[in-house]
Amino acid sequence: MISSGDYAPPEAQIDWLTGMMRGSAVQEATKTLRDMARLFHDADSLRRMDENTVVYRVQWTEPVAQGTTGGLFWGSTIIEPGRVGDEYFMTHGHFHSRRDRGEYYGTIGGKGLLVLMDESRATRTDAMFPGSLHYITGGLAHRVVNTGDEPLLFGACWPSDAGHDYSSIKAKGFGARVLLRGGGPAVIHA
Ligand code: M6P
Ligand code: ZN
Repeated sequence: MISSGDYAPPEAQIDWLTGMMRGSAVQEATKTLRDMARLFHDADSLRRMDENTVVYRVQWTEPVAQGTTGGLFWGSTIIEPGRVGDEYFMTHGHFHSRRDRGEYYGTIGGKGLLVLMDESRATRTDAMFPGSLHYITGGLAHRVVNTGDEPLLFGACWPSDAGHDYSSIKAKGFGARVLLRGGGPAVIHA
């Protein structure tokens, strides 16, 4: 029920120019190279890097409990520019635990590739650039790769009962990697 009363600032706010969120309801997680150890293919290059290097940061708000039917979560993600050897910095990537739950990604700044993979491991990519809007169909694993020289920033909206399933990605990765080839990014299928 909506009750009238004094104006109260929202518990979460977003700066639409930078994507950054703030407010008492905002949670935050930072992923470093240490957290992502086996996701990059070049283990030798990884060993030579500082494991405290930040790869990406996520801010999000969960206005209802995880698992609630019909609710929505919002998150902002910033992926730093960089590479491990020839492989561009990226998110872990995940399927939704409930495979019929979709998600929106919208790019705020920077450029990159959205990598999408179905259960048969067929993989394709969509270009991400400021203003690009991506509807991710349920059943597709999704990962974002920063192929630019600046941070890649995107907003995301997903159902509160979607859940994250990282297990198969951790074990087998995606069906393609985004690697530096001939001075620019190339999608290399496994
Ligand atoms: C987006 C959403 C989040 C996700 C985050 C980072 O903000 O999809 O649910 O956690 O990106 O992606 P990942 O968890 O795959 O590293
Ligand atoms: Zn998702």
